[in-house]
Amino acid sequence: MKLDTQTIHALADRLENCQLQQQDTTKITDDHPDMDWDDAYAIQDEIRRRKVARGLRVIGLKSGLTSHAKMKQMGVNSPVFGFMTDDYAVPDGGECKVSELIHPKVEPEIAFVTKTELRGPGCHIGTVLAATDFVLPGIEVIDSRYRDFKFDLKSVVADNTSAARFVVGGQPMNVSDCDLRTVGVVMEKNGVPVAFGAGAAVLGHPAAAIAALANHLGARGECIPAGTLILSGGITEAVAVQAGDNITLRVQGMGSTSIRFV
Ligand code: 0L1
Ligand code: MG
Repeated sequence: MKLDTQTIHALADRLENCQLQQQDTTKITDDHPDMDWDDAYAIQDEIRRRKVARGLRVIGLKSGLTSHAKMKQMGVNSPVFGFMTDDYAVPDGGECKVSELIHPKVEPEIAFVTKTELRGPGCHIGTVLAATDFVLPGIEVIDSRYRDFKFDLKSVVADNTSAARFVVGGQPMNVSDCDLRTVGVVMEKNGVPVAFGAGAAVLGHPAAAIAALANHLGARGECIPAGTLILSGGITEAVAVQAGDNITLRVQGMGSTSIRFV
């Protein structure tokens, strides 16, 4: 690690305050160009520790930047991993207050729920499918704390991969009843289809994004416990939203989930 504990805490404070006060900031690598991956995840861990200390519960994990569309949109080339706390969850069809966010965007995703523990290294699509209870449609609301969504990978990891809100719903499906590579998704904004794709856009198979997360956690001596909800990553580019927008995600064979921005 390149940063000392005091600096890690100060950067966690800066990023979480941006989230809580709906203010943007410049990317932290501008001030700390030498910070490394361990520093970036240590800042994310400190943000997580603060939220848990305030009584929030970690209720899900996420893989991000898992599609070529997203990597191209953001000018980066590898996945990143983050967490969601209970205040990020929006009920299916529920409201998301734009005043609590900076510049939200939505991503169509496949959400996984595990039935057994996943522990890397060595996790692959097969181990993930064997450990999956069901999959269902999920919309992630991302809200980078960085001005104009301008960041590099280490900065976005420290910022908990822009996690802000999410909704899941529709018809849960057993992974043996579908081919997640060819499953089609359509995301509608105010009734107009704005994004289309298939599961294979996520690392060739959405389960590969879950395996990557398990292997990342395994390298840190952690695992994905049974019963964990995981967002596998945006299938298309993210779409900007504002108050008044209604977003619906339809996933082939899994029904739909929706969220209203107010
Ligand atoms: O979930 C995601 O793919 C987002 C990762 C962070 C990058 C961004 O803010 O778009
Ligand atoms: Mg995402």
